[in-house]
Amino acid sequence: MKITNAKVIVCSPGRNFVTLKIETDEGLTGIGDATLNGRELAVAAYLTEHVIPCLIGRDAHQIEDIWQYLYKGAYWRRGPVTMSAIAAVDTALWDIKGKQAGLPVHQLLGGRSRDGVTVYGHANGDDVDEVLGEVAKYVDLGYRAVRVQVAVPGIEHSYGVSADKLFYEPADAAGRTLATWSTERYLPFVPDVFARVRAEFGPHLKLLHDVHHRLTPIEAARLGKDLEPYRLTWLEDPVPADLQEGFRLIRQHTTTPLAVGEVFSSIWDCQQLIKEQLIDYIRTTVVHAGGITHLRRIFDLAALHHVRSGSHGATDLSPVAMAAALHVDLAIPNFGLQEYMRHTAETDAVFPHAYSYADGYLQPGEAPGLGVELDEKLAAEYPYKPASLPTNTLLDGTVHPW
Ligand code: CS2
Ligand code: MG
Repeated sequence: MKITNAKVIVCSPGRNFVTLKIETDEGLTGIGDATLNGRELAVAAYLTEHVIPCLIGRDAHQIEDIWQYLYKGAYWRRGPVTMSAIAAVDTALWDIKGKQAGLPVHQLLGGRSRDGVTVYGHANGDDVDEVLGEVAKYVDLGYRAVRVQVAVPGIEHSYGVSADKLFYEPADAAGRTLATWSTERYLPFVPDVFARVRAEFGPHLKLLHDVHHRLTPIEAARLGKDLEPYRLTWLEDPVPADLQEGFRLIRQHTTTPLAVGEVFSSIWDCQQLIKEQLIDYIRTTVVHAGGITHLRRIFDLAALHHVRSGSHGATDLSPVAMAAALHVDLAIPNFGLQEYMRHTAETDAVFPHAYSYADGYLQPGEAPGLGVELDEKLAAEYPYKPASLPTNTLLDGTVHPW
């Protein structure tokens, strides 16, 4: 089956998405997500200018060979732009293979290993009372796991706390907005939040918290210790992981489980974290870590070292990435949790999909391939809108040092 054409579709139904569509001489098509929040057009250009010309005429069935060709053939390896572009090709080829086989992608990955994909949502609030109400809404919807973020008193713009509920959109169309930060105000505040949430919801609800890479290892160790009585399922991105060995210091001090990886683009970004068992959940995604083929490789390494998956699933990952994630999540032995921030009605209309939510689980559905399509005509009604993520600064105006 030869690849005859491929094109990039950039659209903004609620937010920006970049989608690659691959066409074949047998009439089958496949799609892959290539969205990189705030840097969308870099990936679109990488695909259009450098990848698509190499794809035409290749055998769409050779997923692994095409992956190796794109990764090694460029000479310049890794990085979020490259790996998101490779991911889009890889995801689209799995979609085509599934459609040709007449099977959903999870069947090609070995079949279902569980009843459904347990998801978590984001409860945000300007204060603890508000967040208790938001957690209750998720519990009422059947969620078994909830991430809790509360605006830190004395900090004007807390990242990760949004007026949106069920969606989550940190990128700002106005351009260079700021988020502000004070470790001194944050560290004593968070344990009190979790004391209230745990007291209200009892011992069984899985609770998560995202630090968005703001602390040093010793500060993260203090936070992990202080949160131990509230038994979090994970503390996310406590520090940036450029320095993988930094996690050793956190690990020495706390039993609070650690999750990291939403910004990683390859197995090389997390191999030390995994092999030294410095983390408990690896949050790499289909779209930013080289597609289904490479994500599976990361999760297999993780399985050897008692690390579970916990893929990123914020609103800036398109329904194509979400569908692909669910097929992987359903099939792998070491699945942990899947983040699930919903999309706007406009996004869902542009990307009709077979996956569905019920009772705390997502199901990818049984449609052949990924089970998600792109309505190109409708997409054309939503042109790209420049938007970028906020820069985080300290209260004195310094760009956050980490
Ligand atoms: C966040 C993300 O979902 C999360 O865990 O850290 O929302 C992240 O900030 C955005 O996806 C950035 O694009
Ligand atoms: Mg996060």
